[in-house]
Amino acid sequence: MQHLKIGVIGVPMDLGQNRRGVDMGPSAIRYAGLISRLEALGHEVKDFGDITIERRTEEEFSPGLKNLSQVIKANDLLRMQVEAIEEEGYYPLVLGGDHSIAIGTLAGVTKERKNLGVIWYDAHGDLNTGETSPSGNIHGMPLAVSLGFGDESLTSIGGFAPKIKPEHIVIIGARSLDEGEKELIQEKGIKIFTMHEIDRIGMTRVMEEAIEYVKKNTDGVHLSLDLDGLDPNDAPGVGTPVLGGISYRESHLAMEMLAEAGILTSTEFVEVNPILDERNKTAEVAVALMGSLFGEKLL
Ligand code: 6HN
Ligand code: MN
Ligand code: MN
Ligand code: MN
Repeated sequence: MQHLKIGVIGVPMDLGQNRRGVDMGPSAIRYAGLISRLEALGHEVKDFGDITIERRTEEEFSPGLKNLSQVIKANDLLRMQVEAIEEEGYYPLVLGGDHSIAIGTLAGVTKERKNLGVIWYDAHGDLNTGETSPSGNIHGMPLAVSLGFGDESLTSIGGFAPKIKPEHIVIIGARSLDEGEKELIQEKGIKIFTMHEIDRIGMTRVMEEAIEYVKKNTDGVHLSLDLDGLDPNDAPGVGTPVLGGISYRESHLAMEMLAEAGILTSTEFVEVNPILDERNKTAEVAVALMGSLFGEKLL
């Protein structure tokens, strides 16, 4: 793999869901050795630090969309940081934080890429809107928002919508979808490899097909990796675990195949919650996977 200039940005965000602690994700990932691991691979790494996130104010409650104004503010800040990182010539590597931050990441990286491919590695579809969400948690909505569905205050972040097109995205690892999400997937013909396909055809073929798919007619590819895409035995430190997930080994294979393909232009790892974790295991898994993603090989 060629040497990259990687710009790391942390987003200590927990306002997109109910469980505390996921705001410590960026610290846990850095503590697990991310920066030195990437530098050891020959990359030039610049740590841009963390975005400032407002603390939770218990007063605010917009029905259907929890902590809406704070989520908007945080994502607009992240969007600007991601744009600045790219302008400086760095590859954005975003550390969450809950998955609502994908709204800001995608708004930033699509400023210059109007046909971005997206790989959504997740137990969930994150395709809810305020109307379909069973929880009101915005971390269950970022893929819908980026496709232009949902509250205008979210879809319009960055001044344009939609950010991405349904035919440019692929979901990998899904095993928990709400009714409205299923309808949207079917209506828009969104490409999805659920756990059924992973079991049935294996991760090798899933990744071969996914890579071919997101390469087509796109001008860059973003990886949005939610640690709950992995099985909770391998990644226990997540807020919304779902049994029967992608294994640690399959995930390494997926990252290695992405490294070989050389198609990614930005990446985010989200939902690491050290409070729910077993001795920082999930952050360590995240860093090991980022090692593979950025070119680590045994020999
Ligand atoms: N995530 N579908 C559920 C909801 O509340 O909308 C769970 C979402 C989980 C989101 O893990 O990023
Ligand atoms: Mn070198
Ligand atoms: Mn998830
Ligand atoms: Mn998610």
